[in-house]
Amino acid sequence: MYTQALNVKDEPTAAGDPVLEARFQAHVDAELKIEPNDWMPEGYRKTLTRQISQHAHSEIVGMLPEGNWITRAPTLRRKAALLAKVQDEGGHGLYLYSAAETLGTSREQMFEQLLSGKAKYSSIFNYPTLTWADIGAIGWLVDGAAIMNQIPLCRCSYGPYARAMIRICKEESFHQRQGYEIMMTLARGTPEQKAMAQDALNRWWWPSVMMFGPSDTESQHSDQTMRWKIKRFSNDDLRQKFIDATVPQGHFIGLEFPDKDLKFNQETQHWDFGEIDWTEFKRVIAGDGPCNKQRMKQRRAAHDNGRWVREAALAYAEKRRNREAAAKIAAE
Ligand code: BYC
Repeated sequence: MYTQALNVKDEPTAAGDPVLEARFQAHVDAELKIEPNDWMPEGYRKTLTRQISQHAHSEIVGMLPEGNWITRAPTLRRKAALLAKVQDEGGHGLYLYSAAETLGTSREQMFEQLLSGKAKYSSIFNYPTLTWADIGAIGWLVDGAAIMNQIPLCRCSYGPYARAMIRICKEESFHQRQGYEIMMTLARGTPEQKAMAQDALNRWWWPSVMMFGPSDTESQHSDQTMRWKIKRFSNDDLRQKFIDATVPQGHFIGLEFPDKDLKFNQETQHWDFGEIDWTEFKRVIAGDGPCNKQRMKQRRAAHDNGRWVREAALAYAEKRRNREAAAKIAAE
Protein backbone atom coordinates (compact mmCIF):
# COMPACT_ATOMS: atom_id res chain seq x y z
CA MET A 1 0.00 0.00 0.00
CA TYR A 2 2.67 2.48 1.08
CA THR A 3 5.27 1.45 -1.49
CA GLN A 4 3.06 2.59 -4.40
CA ALA A 5 3.41 6.13 -3.11
CA LEU A 6 7.18 5.89 -3.57
CA ASN A 7 6.85 5.92 -7.35
CA VAL A 8 6.67 9.72 -7.61
CA LYS A 9 8.94 12.12 -5.80
CA ASP A 10 7.81 15.74 -5.29
CA GLU A 11 11.27 17.15 -4.72
CA PRO A 12 14.78 15.94 -5.39
CA THR A 13 16.67 15.08 -2.18
CA ALA A 14 19.62 17.31 -1.46
CA ALA A 15 21.53 16.01 1.56
CA GLY A 16 22.93 18.67 3.84
CA ASP A 17 21.06 21.60 2.21
CA PRO A 18 20.58 24.14 5.06
CA VAL A 19 17.54 25.78 3.45
CA LEU A 20 15.75 22.46 3.00
CA GLU A 21 16.79 21.36 6.48
CA ALA A 22 15.38 24.54 8.06
CA ARG A 23 12.15 24.11 6.11
CA PHE A 24 11.96 20.48 7.19
CA GLN A 25 12.51 21.36 10.88
CA ALA A 26 9.88 24.13 10.70
CA HIS A 27 7.42 21.59 9.27
CA VAL A 28 8.19 19.19 12.13
CA ASP A 29 7.97 21.98 14.74
CA ALA A 30 4.54 22.94 13.38
CA GLU A 31 3.42 19.35 14.17
CA LEU A 32 2.85 18.58 10.48
CA LYS A 33 3.51 15.04 9.28
CA ILE A 34 6.42 14.10 7.03
CA GLU A 35 5.25 11.81 4.21
CA PRO A 36 7.33 9.38 2.09
CA ASN A 37 7.78 11.71 -0.89
CA ASP A 38 8.66 14.79 1.16
CA TRP A 39 12.27 15.93 1.34
CA MET A 40 13.95 14.72 4.53
CA PRO A 41 17.52 14.82 5.88
CA GLU A 42 19.37 11.55 5.27
CA GLY A 43 19.92 11.24 9.05
CA TYR A 44 16.15 11.35 9.64
CA ARG A 45 15.60 8.63 7.03
CA LYS A 46 18.38 6.49 8.51
CA THR A 47 17.24 6.90 12.11
CA LEU A 48 13.64 6.08 11.28
CA THR A 49 14.61 3.06 9.19
CA ARG A 50 16.72 1.81 12.11
CA GLN A 51 14.02 2.37 14.73
CA ILE A 52 11.04 1.10 12.70
CA SER A 53 12.86 -1.98 11.42
CA GLN A 54 14.12 -2.82 14.94
CA HIS A 55 10.56 -2.42 16.12
CA ALA A 56 9.27 -4.73 13.35
CA HIS A 57 11.95 -7.33 14.15
CA SER A 58 10.93 -7.18 17.84
CA GLU A 59 7.34 -7.99 16.94
CA ILE A 60 8.33 -10.95 14.79
CA VAL A 61 10.89 -12.35 17.24
CA GLY A 62 8.43 -11.60 20.08
CA MET A 63 6.08 -14.22 18.63
CA LEU A 64 8.55 -16.98 19.52
CA PRO A 65 8.56 -17.05 23.35
CA GLU A 66 4.75 -16.88 23.45
CA GLY A 67 4.17 -19.22 20.51
CA ASN A 68 5.97 -21.75 22.67
CA TRP A 69 2.90 -21.85 24.97
CA ILE A 70 0.01 -21.98 22.47
CA THR A 71 -0.21 -25.78 22.60
CA ARG A 72 0.13 -25.79 26.39
CA ALA A 73 -2.38 -23.06 27.33
CA PRO A 74 -4.50 -24.38 30.23
CA THR A 75 -7.97 -23.90 28.65
CA LEU A 76 -9.51 -23.46 25.20
CA ARG A 77 -10.35 -19.82 26.02
CA ARG A 78 -6.74 -19.10 27.03
CA LYS A 79 -5.48 -20.85 23.89
CA ALA A 80 -7.76 -18.79 21.61
CA ALA A 81 -6.72 -15.52 23.27
CA LEU A 82 -3.00 -16.35 23.09
CA LEU A 83 -3.29 -17.45 19.47
CA ALA A 84 -4.99 -14.15 18.60
CA LYS A 85 -2.31 -12.17 20.45
CA VAL A 86 0.56 -13.92 18.66
CA GLN A 87 -1.20 -13.38 15.31
CA ASP A 88 -1.60 -9.69 16.14
CA GLU A 89 2.16 -9.47 16.69
CA GLY A 90 2.80 -10.95 13.25
CA GLY A 91 0.43 -8.28 11.88
CA HIS A 92 2.25 -5.51 13.76
CA GLY A 93 5.51 -6.67 12.23
CA LEU A 94 3.95 -6.45 8.76
CA TYR A 95 2.54 -2.91 9.26
CA LEU A 96 5.93 -1.81 10.55
CA TYR A 97 7.94 -3.39 7.72
CA SER A 98 5.55 -1.64 5.29
CA ALA A 99 6.10 1.70 7.04
CA ALA A 100 9.89 1.20 6.96
CA GLU A 101 9.78 0.26 3.25
CA THR A 102 8.41 3.72 2.44
CA LEU A 103 11.82 5.06 3.47
CA GLY A 104 13.51 3.12 0.68
CA THR A 105 14.81 -0.08 2.29
CA SER A 106 13.20 -3.28 1.03
CA ARG A 107 11.71 -5.90 3.33
CA GLU A 108 14.25 -8.43 2.02
CA GLN A 109 17.09 -6.11 3.06
CA MET A 110 15.60 -5.71 6.52
CA PHE A 111 15.16 -9.48 6.93
CA GLU A 112 18.73 -9.99 5.81
CA GLN A 113 19.91 -7.49 8.48
CA LEU A 114 17.94 -9.36 11.16
CA LEU A 115 19.00 -12.86 10.10
CA SER A 116 22.67 -11.92 9.75
CA GLY A 117 22.63 -10.47 13.29
CA LYS A 118 23.34 -6.92 12.03
CA ALA A 119 20.00 -5.49 13.18
CA LYS A 120 18.83 -5.37 16.79
CA TYR A 121 15.50 -6.46 18.24
CA SER A 122 14.21 -5.82 21.75
CA SER A 123 16.35 -7.25 24.56
CA ILE A 124 13.22 -8.57 26.30
CA PHE A 125 12.69 -11.42 23.85
CA ASN A 126 15.96 -13.07 24.82
CA TYR A 127 14.52 -14.37 28.10
CA PRO A 128 12.88 -17.81 28.41
CA THR A 129 9.17 -18.53 29.06
CA LEU A 130 9.44 -21.24 31.73
CA THR A 131 5.85 -21.49 33.03
CA TRP A 132 2.32 -20.48 32.02
CA ALA A 133 2.59 -17.50 34.40
CA ASP A 134 5.29 -16.10 32.09
CA ILE A 135 2.57 -15.59 29.47
CA GLY A 136 0.68 -13.50 32.03
CA ALA A 137 3.84 -11.57 32.93
CA ILE A 138 4.66 -10.87 29.27
CA GLY A 139 1.19 -9.50 28.54
CA TRP A 140 1.04 -7.42 31.71
CA LEU A 141 4.62 -6.15 31.83
CA VAL A 142 6.10 -6.41 28.32
CA ASP A 143 2.97 -5.24 26.49
CA GLY A 144 2.42 -2.71 29.28
CA ALA A 145 5.92 -1.31 28.68
CA ALA A 146 5.35 -1.43 24.92
CA ILE A 147 2.14 0.65 25.26
CA MET A 148 3.90 3.25 27.41
CA ASN A 149 6.62 3.58 24.78
CA GLN A 150 4.33 3.37 21.77
CA ILE A 151 1.41 5.68 22.61
CA PRO A 152 3.66 8.72 22.07
CA LEU A 153 4.80 7.17 18.76
CA CYS A 154 1.23 7.67 17.47
CA ARG A 155 2.26 11.36 17.34
CA CYS A 156 5.60 10.62 15.65
CA SER A 157 6.48 13.14 12.91
CA TYR A 158 6.67 10.43 10.21
CA GLY A 159 3.13 9.81 8.92
CA PRO A 160 3.29 6.10 7.98
CA TYR A 161 4.88 5.14 11.34
CA ALA A 162 2.44 7.28 13.36
CA ARG A 163 -0.57 5.79 11.56
CA ALA A 164 0.67 2.20 11.98
CA MET A 165 1.14 2.84 15.70
CA ILE A 166 -2.50 3.85 16.24
CA ARG A 167 -3.80 0.41 15.36
CA ILE A 168 -0.90 -1.37 17.06
CA CYS A 169 -1.57 0.44 20.34
CA LYS A 170 -5.24 -0.54 20.30
CA GLU A 171 -4.25 -4.18 19.98
CA GLU A 172 -1.48 -3.88 22.60
CA SER A 173 -4.09 -2.66 25.04
CA PHE A 174 -6.00 -5.96 24.66
CA HIS A 175 -2.70 -7.83 25.08
CA GLN A 176 -1.91 -6.03 28.32
CA ARG A 177 -5.34 -6.81 29.78
CA GLN A 178 -5.09 -10.45 28.71
CA GLY A 179 -1.78 -10.73 30.59
CA TYR A 180 -2.94 -8.91 33.71
CA GLU A 181 -6.05 -11.10 33.87
CA ILE A 182 -3.89 -14.24 33.77
CA MET A 183 -1.74 -12.85 36.60
CA MET A 184 -4.83 -11.88 38.60
CA THR A 185 -6.34 -15.36 38.24
CA LEU A 186 -3.10 -17.03 39.33
CA ALA A 187 -2.50 -14.59 42.18
CA ARG A 188 -5.98 -15.35 43.54
CA GLY A 189 -5.66 -19.10 42.98
CA THR A 190 -3.97 -21.82 45.04
CA PRO A 191 -0.74 -21.03 46.94
CA GLU A 192 1.17 -22.87 44.18
CA GLN A 193 -0.48 -20.72 41.48
CA LYS A 194 0.28 -17.52 43.40
CA ALA A 195 3.91 -18.63 43.82
CA MET A 196 4.10 -19.22 40.07
CA ALA A 197 2.81 -15.69 39.37
CA GLN A 198 5.29 -14.22 41.88
CA ASP A 199 8.16 -16.17 40.32
CA ALA A 200 7.24 -14.87 36.84
CA LEU A 201 7.12 -11.28 38.16
CA ASN A 202 10.53 -11.80 39.83
CA ARG A 203 12.09 -12.91 36.54
CA TRP A 204 10.37 -10.47 34.15
CA TRP A 205 10.40 -7.25 36.18
CA TRP A 206 13.95 -6.03 35.61
CA PRO A 207 14.13 -7.07 31.92
CA SER A 208 10.85 -5.14 31.38
CA VAL A 209 12.29 -2.05 33.08
CA MET A 210 15.33 -2.33 30.77
CA MET A 211 13.15 -2.39 27.62
CA PHE A 212 13.06 1.42 27.60
CA GLY A 213 16.74 1.47 26.68
CA PRO A 214 19.81 3.03 28.27
CA SER A 215 19.51 5.87 30.77
CA ASP A 216 19.19 9.36 29.29
CA THR A 217 22.85 10.14 29.95
CA GLU A 218 23.86 7.05 27.91
CA SER A 219 21.24 7.20 25.14
CA GLN A 220 23.00 8.04 21.87
CA HIS A 221 20.00 8.86 19.72
CA SER A 222 17.45 10.48 22.07
CA ASP A 223 18.42 14.17 21.69
CA GLN A 224 18.23 14.12 17.91
CA THR A 225 15.14 11.90 17.69
CA MET A 226 13.34 14.17 20.13
CA ARG A 227 14.26 17.24 18.05
CA TRP A 228 12.83 15.47 15.04
CA LYS A 229 9.72 14.55 17.09
CA ILE A 230 10.16 10.85 16.45
CA LYS A 231 10.44 10.27 20.19
CA ARG A 232 8.33 12.49 22.46
CA PHE A 233 9.69 11.40 25.86
CA SER A 234 13.13 10.28 26.98
CA ASN A 235 13.91 6.66 27.91
CA ASP A 236 14.04 7.50 31.65
CA ASP A 237 10.77 9.47 31.58
CA LEU A 238 8.94 6.57 29.96
CA ARG A 239 10.54 4.07 32.35
CA GLN A 240 9.32 6.12 35.33
CA LYS A 241 5.79 6.37 33.86
CA PHE A 242 5.76 2.58 33.41
CA ILE A 243 6.91 1.91 36.98
CA ASP A 244 4.40 4.39 38.40
CA ALA A 245 1.53 2.73 36.50
CA THR A 246 2.57 -0.88 37.11
CA VAL A 247 3.56 -1.03 40.78
CA PRO A 248 0.02 -0.33 42.12
CA GLN A 249 -1.36 -2.95 39.69
CA GLY A 250 1.00 -5.58 41.15
CA HIS A 251 0.22 -4.62 44.74
CA PHE A 252 -3.53 -4.75 43.98
CA ILE A 253 -3.25 -8.46 43.16
CA GLY A 254 -1.01 -9.14 46.17
CA LEU A 255 2.35 -9.49 44.41
CA GLU A 256 5.69 -8.03 45.48
CA PHE A 257 8.32 -6.50 43.20
CA PRO A 258 11.89 -7.83 43.31
CA ASP A 259 13.34 -4.45 44.26
CA LYS A 260 14.12 -3.65 47.91
CA ASP A 261 14.55 0.04 47.03
CA LEU A 262 11.09 0.43 45.53
CA LYS A 263 9.36 3.12 47.59
CA PHE A 264 6.72 5.75 46.93
CA ASN A 265 8.27 9.20 47.17
CA GLN A 266 5.69 11.61 48.65
CA GLU A 267 7.68 14.62 47.52
CA THR A 268 7.96 13.71 43.82
CA GLN A 269 4.78 11.58 43.78
CA HIS A 270 6.72 8.89 41.88
CA TRP A 271 8.02 5.44 42.81
CA ASP A 272 11.76 5.46 43.52
CA PHE A 273 13.46 2.29 42.34
CA GLY A 274 16.79 0.49 42.66
CA GLU A 275 19.85 0.30 40.40
CA ILE A 276 19.34 -1.27 36.97
CA ASP A 277 21.93 -3.90 36.05
CA TRP A 278 23.22 -2.23 32.87
CA THR A 279 25.90 -4.89 32.47
CA GLU A 280 23.17 -7.47 31.93
CA PHE A 281 21.37 -5.15 29.46
CA LYS A 282 24.55 -4.61 27.42
CA ARG A 283 25.32 -8.31 27.42
CA VAL A 284 21.82 -9.20 26.18
CA ILE A 285 21.81 -6.65 23.36
CA ALA A 286 25.31 -7.74 22.35
CA GLY A 287 23.89 -11.25 21.71
CA ASP A 288 24.74 -13.03 24.95
CA GLY A 289 21.34 -13.24 26.69
CA PRO A 290 19.79 -16.52 27.85
CA CYS A 291 17.99 -17.18 24.54
CA ASN A 292 19.62 -15.02 21.80
CA LYS A 293 21.05 -17.99 19.90
CA GLN A 294 17.85 -20.02 20.16
CA ARG A 295 15.67 -17.11 18.96
CA MET A 296 17.85 -16.46 15.90
CA LYS A 297 18.00 -20.18 15.08
CA GLN A 298 14.18 -20.41 15.21
CA ARG A 299 13.77 -17.23 13.18
CA ARG A 300 16.16 -18.47 10.48
CA ALA A 301 14.36 -21.83 10.36
CA ALA A 302 10.98 -20.05 10.02
CA HIS A 303 12.39 -17.94 7.17
CA ASP A 304 13.80 -21.00 5.36
CA ASN A 305 10.62 -23.05 5.89
CA GLY A 306 8.52 -20.21 4.48
CA ARG A 307 10.59 -19.89 1.28
CA TRP A 308 8.20 -22.07 -0.75
CA VAL A 309 5.25 -19.87 0.27
CA ARG A 310 7.03 -16.71 -0.90
CA GLU A 311 8.05 -18.40 -4.17
CA ALA A 312 4.52 -19.71 -4.74
CA ALA A 313 3.00 -16.26 -4.09
CA LEU A 314 5.43 -14.63 -6.56
CA ALA A 315 4.77 -17.32 -9.21
CA TYR A 316 1.02 -16.87 -8.78
CA ALA A 317 1.29 -13.06 -9.05
CA GLU A 318 3.29 -13.43 -12.26
CA LYS A 319 0.80 -15.92 -13.71
CA ARG A 320 -2.03 -13.50 -12.96
CA ARG A 321 -0.14 -10.58 -14.51
CA ASN A 322 0.51 -12.60 -17.68
CA ARG A 323 -3.12 -13.72 -17.86
CA GLU A 324 -4.34 -10.13 -17.47
CA ALA A 325 -1.89 -8.90 -20.12
CA ALA A 326 -3.05 -11.64 -22.54
CA ALA A 327 -6.73 -10.77 -21.90
CA LYS A 328 -5.99 -7.08 -22.57
CA ILE A 329 -4.29 -7.88 -25.90
CA ALA A 330 -7.19 -10.16 -26.88
CA ALA A 331 -9.71 -7.38 -26.12
CA GLU A 332 -7.87 -4.81 -28.30
N1 BYC B 1 16.70 -3.76 23.25
O1 BYC B 1 20.10 5.75 21.91
P1 BYC B 1 19.13 4.75 22.38
C1 BYC B 1 7.39 -5.00 21.12
C2 BYC B 1 19.65 0.05 21.56
S1 BYC B 1 8.11 -4.01 22.28
C3 BYC B 1 17.62 -3.79 22.27
O2 BYC B 1 18.32 5.10 23.58
P2 BYC B 1 16.77 4.86 20.68
C4 BYC B 1 6.49 -6.09 21.54
C5 BYC B 1 19.25 1.07 20.50
O3 BYC B 1 18.62 0.44 19.40
C6 BYC B 1 9.77 -3.71 21.83
N2 BYC B 1 18.33 -2.68 21.91
O4 BYC B 1 18.21 4.32 21.15
C7 BYC B 1 5.89 -6.08 22.77
C8 BYC B 1 20.59 1.69 20.19
O5 BYC B 1 21.36 0.79 19.38
P3 BYC B 1 21.69 1.09 17.80
C9 BYC B 1 10.02 -2.96 20.57
C10 BYC B 1 18.02 -1.53 22.55
O6 BYC B 1 16.45 4.22 19.39
C11 BYC B 1 5.11 -7.15 23.15
C12 BYC B 1 21.28 1.70 21.54
O7 BYC B 1 20.66 0.70 22.31
N3 BYC B 1 9.61 -1.59 20.66
O8 BYC B 1 7.65 -4.81 19.99
O9 BYC B 1 16.69 6.34 20.77
C13 BYC B 1 4.94 -8.22 22.34
C14 BYC B 1 21.20 3.05 22.23
O10 BYC B 1 19.87 3.35 22.65
C15 BYC B 1 17.06 -1.45 23.55
C16 BYC B 1 10.21 -0.64 19.94
O11 BYC B 1 11.14 -0.89 19.22
C17 BYC B 1 16.37 -2.62 23.90
N4 BYC B 1 15.44 -2.67 24.86
O12 BYC B 1 15.78 4.30 21.83
C18 BYC B 1 5.56 -8.23 21.09
C19 BYC B 1 9.63 0.74 20.07
N5 BYC B 1 17.00 -0.18 23.98
O13 BYC B 1 20.35 1.05 17.08
C20 BYC B 1 6.33 -7.17 20.70
C21 BYC B 1 10.28 1.74 19.17
C22 BYC B 1 17.92 0.51 23.29
O14 BYC B 1 22.30 2.45 17.74
N6 BYC B 1 11.65 2.00 19.55
N7 BYC B 1 18.55 -0.30 22.44
O15 BYC B 1 22.60 -0.03 17.39
C23 BYC B 1 12.01 2.95 20.45
O16 BYC B 1 11.19 3.62 21.05
C24 BYC B 1 13.48 3.20 20.65
O17 BYC B 1 14.20 2.67 19.54
C25 BYC B 1 14.05 2.60 21.97
C26 BYC B 1 15.56 2.94 22.02
C27 BYC B 1 13.36 3.22 23.18
C28 BYC B 1 13.89 1.09 22.01
